[in-house]
Amino acid sequence: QGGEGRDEPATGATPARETRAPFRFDYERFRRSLRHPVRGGQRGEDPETRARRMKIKEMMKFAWDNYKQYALGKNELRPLTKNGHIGNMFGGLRGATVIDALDTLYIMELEEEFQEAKKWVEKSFDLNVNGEASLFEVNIRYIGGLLATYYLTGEEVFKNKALELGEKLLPAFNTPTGIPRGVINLGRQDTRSLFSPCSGMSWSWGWASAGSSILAEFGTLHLEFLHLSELSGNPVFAEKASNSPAWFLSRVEKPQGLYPNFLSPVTGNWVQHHVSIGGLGDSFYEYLIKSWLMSDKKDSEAKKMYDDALEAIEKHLVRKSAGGLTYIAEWRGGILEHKMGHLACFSGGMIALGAEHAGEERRQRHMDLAAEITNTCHESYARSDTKLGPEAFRFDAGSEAMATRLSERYYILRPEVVESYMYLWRLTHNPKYRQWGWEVVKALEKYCRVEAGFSGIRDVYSTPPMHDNMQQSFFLAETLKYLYLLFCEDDVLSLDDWVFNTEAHPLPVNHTNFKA
Ligand code: DMJ
Repeated sequence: QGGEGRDEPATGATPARETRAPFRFDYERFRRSLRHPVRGGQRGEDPETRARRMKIKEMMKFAWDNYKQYALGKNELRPLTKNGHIGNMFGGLRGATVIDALDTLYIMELEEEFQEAKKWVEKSFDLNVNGEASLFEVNIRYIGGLLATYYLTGEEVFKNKALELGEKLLPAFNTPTGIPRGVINLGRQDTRSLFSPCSGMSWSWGWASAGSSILAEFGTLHLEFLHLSELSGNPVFAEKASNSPAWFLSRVEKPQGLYPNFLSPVTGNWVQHHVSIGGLGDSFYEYLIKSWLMSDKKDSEAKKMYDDALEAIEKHLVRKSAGGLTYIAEWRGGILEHKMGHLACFSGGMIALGAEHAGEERRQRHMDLAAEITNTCHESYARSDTKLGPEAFRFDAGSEAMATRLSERYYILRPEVVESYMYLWRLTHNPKYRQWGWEVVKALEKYCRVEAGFSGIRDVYSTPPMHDNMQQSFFLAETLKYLYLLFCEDDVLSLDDWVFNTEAHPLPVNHTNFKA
């Protein structure tokens, strides 16, 4: 045999040189695998539905045009002072509103505006930044928005930016348990200097007890990271998001089957027994059921974790008020706090989505629960003077679905209630959900629309409202997108083909493997 010195190996041996073709994601094949055209193909709706959808499209154009005019390149628009807001969540990244708006502009067929946003990404979106970013926020808004826009359009720039940014997030997983910390420095690791001493390093939020990581943060990476691996052919993203966070939790002991919101990334132990399906916990549960759906119903571990978690929630947190409203309470070391945050209102949609695929015995019960929670969230809107809902509402001291504290009366253009309307509409076709969505449109127009965009308000129980001077990027990513989809036919971003990440960016269900 004597192969030494030969250029080519003997047949069957490992090649001396790398001869494998570079990985290429087959976009055309992916598009052919979709069961419905992304922007839908069905027609025949009534004129009123169409007119309402067009109204929402006009609101999106108004929100975008004002952002573009006064704040392009900043993260958010300040619509009263007509300038931009940068904030401190994105570690020097800019253009959060551009990235969050891209797929909504595309779906609404706002072609010119989509091109404006794309041009900004091509020419001005700079990833060479150095600053402290929220791993969670960068993932759900930037990575989610870029991935979704790539899948919708096939334009390479969005994929490339998503992959580049994804790599910058990887050092956050370098902890003893593999559970990432909440804050990461986005600077390059090889450029440590006096000016950027922490590049690539991560740490926990100062406010999180005992250096803990937050359930809703480390548990809300899986959908995006799986797609980063799918598109790059590099398994590292999927491994980081699968081996550690949520899946690690399937083996950790849970009080009464509930998941507390704070966990040490060093020891893997719970740090505090606060459980909530709203803030700090919310999208962890959402990503369990959506991981299963996105895997084309193959990820049975995620499904089991979701089923078990929901069972514990039903048993220990779901309660009915004296007035007959169903709500999901919070839990502090065994004591119930009879409060629901606006954020928790996404759960109506999530539970409906899961119910669709639940066993015979649970299906109707979960569908009823989803409808009851969505009804309660609608009540929190209906009982306010502005017909918009407060940040949190309570069921104690004679209060029913209303904020009892001054600090909980604000509304910052959040999407969770209309998100649930959209899912409930798609899954039941009960016209009340479109009616309720239209009430929100009217309230947004009346109380949140100002001369140069849309603004949150400080007190939903007071008219005329005081504005907070902030047009949140998720208003364009989520609130307007869910409202628009509520008045679309079901085949626009069909639930057969897409799962929405927690910022409403659509990611495709993995019907097959698209390696070219
Ligand atoms: C969004 O950024 C996401 O929906 C997140 O999961 C929770 N909060 C906001 C909107 O309220």
